[in-house]
Amino acid sequence: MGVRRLLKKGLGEMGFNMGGGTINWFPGHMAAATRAIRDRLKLADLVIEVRDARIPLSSANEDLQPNLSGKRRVIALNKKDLANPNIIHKWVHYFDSCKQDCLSINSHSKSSVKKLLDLVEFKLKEVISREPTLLVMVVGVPNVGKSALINSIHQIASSRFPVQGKMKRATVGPLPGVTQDIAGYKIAHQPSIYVLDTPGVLVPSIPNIETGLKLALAGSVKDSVVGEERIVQYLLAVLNTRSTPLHWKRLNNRRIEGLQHESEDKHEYNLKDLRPKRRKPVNGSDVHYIEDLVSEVQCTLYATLSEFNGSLEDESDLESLVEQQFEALQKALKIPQKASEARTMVSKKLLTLFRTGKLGPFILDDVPDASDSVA
Ligand SMILES: Nc1nc2c(ncn2[C@@H]2O[C@H](COP(=O)(O)OP(=O)(O)OP(=O)(O)O)[C@@H](O)[C@H]2O)c(=O)[nH]1
Ligand SMILES: [Mg+2]
Repeated sequence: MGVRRLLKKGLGEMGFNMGGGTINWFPGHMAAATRAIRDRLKLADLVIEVRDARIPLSSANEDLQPNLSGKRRVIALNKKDLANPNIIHKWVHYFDSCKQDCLSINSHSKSSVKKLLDLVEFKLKEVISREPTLLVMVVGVPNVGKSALINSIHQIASSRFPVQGKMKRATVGPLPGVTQDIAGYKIAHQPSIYVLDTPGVLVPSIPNIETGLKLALAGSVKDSVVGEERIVQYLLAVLNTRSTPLHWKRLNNRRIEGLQHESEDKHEYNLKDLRPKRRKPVNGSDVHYIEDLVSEVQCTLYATLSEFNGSLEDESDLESLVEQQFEALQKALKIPQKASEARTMVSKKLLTLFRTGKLGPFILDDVPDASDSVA
């Protein structure tokens, strides 16, 4: 298959990503939640649409776009700490070119959330001067960090506007579907400003399998819906076609050299004083375990890709490379050969490493051409 055909087909639509039966992306409760969000949107003075910075277009809920585009809206590309810093500004620029306010943020960083609040305040300036009560809604697909963002906003606001009694906190969690009900948080007084947290909602049917796989990889869909193995097949296909593992050799060489230097330092010189001091890990053994795991995975994927003599543009070649990588990872991670769940275990480990940014920062969507400007 030629490059053009492969690109046209997309990695998600390739044969080995298609097995495993039909996928029901839409849990029952999302229909009611979507209706409730639509109703409340009519009353909102401003919407913060949270998207995942790793998938700025795939994490848009297309069905809500008509309801959102007519409102004062800020798109917050959250989890920017997990997104490629060399590309994220291109996305902000892309949204600017669509005349859509957009900021890349990290909900866990106060300074980042403060910038978002400044923009929100600026956009609400005129309403603030005339309305006694304002409503800001936070919407987005599951697990993009809406509740985490609300907690940070609430915390920043409470230093300006002290709350009486215990501050209400939104529940945050690593799996999608944590927030089940719409809930309001008061963040200002005179005028009163309320921020509404909403349940994450997807569209009833995802028209493009690759969009679905990207959402699954980012954690917006429960792993059991797609299956860990299928998500990891997609991840490996992305990494291989981008030649990412080839760049990991350099990282691991440095690590190996670093380890050698460290042992030399201990025995003879005190050169370590010249190097920047590393922060002492909270739990040293955990940190080393994760570093080793990352290194093991990176070296395995580097070795399999560099020894691969097929064509990455050929679907069946790519499929057999991914298959080899599963087997090599199983060995490298010392998962017993006979374990029936071995592939699921390999997949789970890889997903955790990817989602925590340990395999590096990524952006899975491609910035559209300037002529194709739909935010
Ligand atoms: N690395 C990183 N993790 C984040 C960030 N914001 C949120 N998270 C994590 O992402 C996960 C999901 O956060 P939530 O705030 O529960 O997401 P949500 O959008 O409210 O999810 P639902 O209620 O299921 O729709 C949690 O583990 C958060 O700690 C961020 O900026 N960077
Ligand atoms: Mg939530």
